[in-house]
Amino acid sequence: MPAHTLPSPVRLLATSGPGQPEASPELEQLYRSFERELLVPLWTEIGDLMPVHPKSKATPHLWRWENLVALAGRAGQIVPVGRGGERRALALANPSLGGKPYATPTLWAAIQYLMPGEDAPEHRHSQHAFRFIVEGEGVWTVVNGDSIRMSRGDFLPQSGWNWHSHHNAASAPMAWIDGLDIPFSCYTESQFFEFGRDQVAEAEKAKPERCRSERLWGYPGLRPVAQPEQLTATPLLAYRWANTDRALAEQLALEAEGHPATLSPGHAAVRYTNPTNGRDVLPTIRAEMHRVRAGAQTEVRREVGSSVYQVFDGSGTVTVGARAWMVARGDMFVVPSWVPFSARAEVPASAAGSLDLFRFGDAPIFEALHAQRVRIG
Ligand code: GTQ
Ligand code: FE2
Repeated sequence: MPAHTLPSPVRLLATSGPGQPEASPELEQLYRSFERELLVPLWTEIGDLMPVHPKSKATPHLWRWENLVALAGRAGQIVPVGRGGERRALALANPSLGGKPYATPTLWAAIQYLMPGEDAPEHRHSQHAFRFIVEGEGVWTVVNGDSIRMSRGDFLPQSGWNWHSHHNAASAPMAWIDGLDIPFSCYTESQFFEFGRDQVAEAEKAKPERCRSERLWGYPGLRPVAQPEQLTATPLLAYRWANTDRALAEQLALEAEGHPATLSPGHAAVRYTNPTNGRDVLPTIRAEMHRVRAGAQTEVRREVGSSVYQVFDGSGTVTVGARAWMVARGDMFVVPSWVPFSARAEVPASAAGSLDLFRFGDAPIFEALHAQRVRIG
């Protein structure tokens, strides 16, 4: 009996092809001795280890919002939220990632749900996170004592190791989506986690229209002189829909007036940035909002790294590799690394509409490592 056996996918098989040795009893014997010594030759593996471009294990996949909300709502009736389980969150599990709760190899995407009056308990973790709200209102998230209103279209980044809890102050349930770098921190074995107080002080359950961070940092082009010059994580904790909407509308208006403003004709886009340095809001996650004018189409684009999209408004068709879906508000889908992506906005029967797509991805990781590549067309 060999001291060790390689797991079956790694069992060495004689293969034919360029650069491969002829099958023979000697080769068979050599391969069995490699296995006993836990050695794997490069020549049998090189195609998988070093492909000519990324070949993601993840597959394009779409989740319909109506199904997500319906199931989260049923969980709301049956599953309590509290210390231990921490959150009533349902993660999108990419069908090609072995049943793990990973939307892509690096990104967690989940729908979270709170019933009226419910609290999700305070904790903190090294993983970076954000919330994005496609519908509803009434939940406040408390980050380091700052109580932040969550309403449709708002983007709330929450960098690692900050205390946070959520509180539904409304009389209706509310759903939103979370994005985190949980899979990335699992692969890199770099996670830390700590429970906070079981009950957040009533004073911290205030329901201000505007949180402290946006009162301090929420004015474009203006920074509070008393605050630190450079912060790796954004000090602005709420990016409000009114600003995002206006920024996108103005890009399309400027384009119509003949000024360069958009990514390509009819395709406006903004990126959420850290006001202290103009860089991505989180060290591992990039977040953007895209608007495709009715009847327009984005360029076909592929990028190193993966993204998750949620349709914010409008309807249209998205094409991800060999898949194409008609999408509507709330639908979520995955674009794996180096898989071509494009979107086309439907021409609505009445009123000028457009397709708004919220996107988050792991590009900052690859940019930091100088491993980022983009190809258009
Ligand atoms: O709301 O704090 O979807 O810690 C996953 C982990 C949400 C949260 C998730 C989390 C949270
Ligand atoms: Fe959390």
